[in-house]
Amino acid sequence: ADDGYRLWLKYDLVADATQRAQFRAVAQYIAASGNDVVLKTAAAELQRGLQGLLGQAVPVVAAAPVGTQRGVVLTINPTANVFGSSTSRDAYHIAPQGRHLAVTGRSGAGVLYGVFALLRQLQTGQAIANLTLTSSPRIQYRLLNHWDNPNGTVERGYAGASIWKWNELPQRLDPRYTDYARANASIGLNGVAINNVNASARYLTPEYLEKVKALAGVFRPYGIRVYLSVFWAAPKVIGGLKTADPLDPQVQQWWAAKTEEIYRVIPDFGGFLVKANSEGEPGPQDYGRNHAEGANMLAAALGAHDGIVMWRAFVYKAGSDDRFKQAYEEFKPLDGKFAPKVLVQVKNGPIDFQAREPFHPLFGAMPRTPLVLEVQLTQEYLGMATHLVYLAPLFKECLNADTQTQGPGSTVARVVDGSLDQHRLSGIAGVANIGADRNWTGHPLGQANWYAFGRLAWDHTLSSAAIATEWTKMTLTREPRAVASIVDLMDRSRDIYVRYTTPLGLHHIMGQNIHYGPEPWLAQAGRPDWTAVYYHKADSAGLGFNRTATGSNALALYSAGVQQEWGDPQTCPLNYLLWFHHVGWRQPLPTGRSLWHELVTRYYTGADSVTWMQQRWASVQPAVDAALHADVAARLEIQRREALWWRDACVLYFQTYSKQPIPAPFAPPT
Ligand code: GCW
Repeated sequence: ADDGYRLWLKYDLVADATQRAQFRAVAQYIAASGNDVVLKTAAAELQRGLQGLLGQAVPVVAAAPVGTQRGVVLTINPTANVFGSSTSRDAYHIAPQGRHLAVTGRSGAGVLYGVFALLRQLQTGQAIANLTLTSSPRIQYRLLNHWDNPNGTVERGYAGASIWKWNELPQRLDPRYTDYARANASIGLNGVAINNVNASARYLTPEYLEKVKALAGVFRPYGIRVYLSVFWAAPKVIGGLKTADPLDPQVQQWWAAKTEEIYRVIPDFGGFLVKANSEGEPGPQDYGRNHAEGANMLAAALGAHDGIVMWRAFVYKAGSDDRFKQAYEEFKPLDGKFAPKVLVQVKNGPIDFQAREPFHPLFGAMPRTPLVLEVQLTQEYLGMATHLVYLAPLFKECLNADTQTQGPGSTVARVVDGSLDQHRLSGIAGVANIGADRNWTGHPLGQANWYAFGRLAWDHTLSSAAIATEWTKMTLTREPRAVASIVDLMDRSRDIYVRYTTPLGLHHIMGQNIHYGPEPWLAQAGRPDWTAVYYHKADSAGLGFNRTATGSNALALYSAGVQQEWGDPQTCPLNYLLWFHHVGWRQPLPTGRSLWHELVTRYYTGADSVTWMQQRWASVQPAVDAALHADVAARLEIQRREALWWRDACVLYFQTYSKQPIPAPFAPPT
């Protein structure tokens, strides 16, 4: 039975004998010379992959032997003229070279990425003999963010405890750390922030730095650097200072000395990730300073070291009429004030990882600051580890959104990859969905979200279906009809989830404490920093949050073109309608139905679609590992029941305002 541990890195014998023979002919040995540690990893991984896939020994040699044997030659060549226009160190080029197949990288990491691309070809059953492939990442810093705590819990983690075993480090290195690094490198990720942004100061103590060093040592051969989330008040908590004011010379000295200490222990340390003055975390505002003053102080502490600061823009507090606007209000005025090593990290949407959000208005609004896109792989608001929701369509929707800030084509993707404003630095971060569960992600298909994030971080132009196809073939089955069914199921799953939970632009109506299940009736939030009357704003007249000029006017944060389209309920896409408009219950929508009728239709058809998902999944049973199939089928049954829970809770609750019957054909029999 497949326990899911190997993820998509399955190197099982190629079943088709003809294909196997073809592969064998071109891969009789691997040639790799030199001492680059990442190149060595690449050779070892290729050997492991080929031996598994081809079922024969494939030696690693220093140089291609004379004769007629064909092999794969791995080379680092920073100055080769084969990488296209990209200047990335991670670029690779694969091409036939004489009787060999050459994998050339601008660095060891480039070779490693090329090797994984080659293995992917084999795993998905494509020919390699005449393979020619040039690739380089569009985004430079491609990170997972772990919200893992020192006590082994994971904030918003649904796949068990943290994979980091702090009590065993640095002496014992769980073999899982290596498999984790392999998985990340295979999809092109090159950094990990290993601890929660609600950070403990403990990670900065000498005791913990030794542990972090041990992890960095495991990741280094895979081209992955370690980053730390820092607790702003660390100078007070572990440094014995009276203040954490970024303009205080003692505080500055403390961070500079701490940073030096970190680089002595971890010479390739990646840098800092900071959540400050958000949800109760301390920050520079506690001392009357702004985010730029805080971030720049850390950038100064990094000095000449090759590290960066990722400063999060996820900020809001009590007292605002609309949380939607707060990050923009605090950060937009600081554009141009950040030091060159600082990137501002912005969630895809303005509220908080909802099932569907309009793109964050900061994208396009801070042209002088590199912005990191932060997405969430862990499904905090998307059914955790029981609902099947493939997230690439959500990521793509944000990346493809046109901010129009510099005319048409100013997409979020171009803001983030730096091409719109010619930034030197660019970054993307995914909040990990990984835990100590044997299969890493709880839901077996949650693995696809980790995979898709990495692939899009490398190349945001890939389609979500293409990524799902790759992943399915590598992970579940290569039977063509089953692949097509699974990909179709995956690609529709996010829209289905939106329909039975938050259709038409509803948002933040989930259970307040655990963020699971419906709770639209929560009129008074238990948290002062959550808008007191809940976000759907239902009343006898209608439904939805008026964010136009007659309401909170959050719409004004977008460029004129976006405002024009979204500001008119007639032209606003239905998917965003209730994000921006309070719409009358009887108001006709472009679908020909009234708001009420459309709302009910979406909840019912959305919930029905889960039955369709179950049928689809049942149809692929013969092509998929039995244990894995049963696991997903059982989770789909939970999903079906909970879709009904969402549907009934929301429809019946909103009906107390609309005071209209449930229309045919959805009305329950009387
Ligand atoms: O989504 C919210 C979560 C918090 C999280 C916060 C953040 C790490 O509910 O658990 O804290 O966002 O992104 O900072």
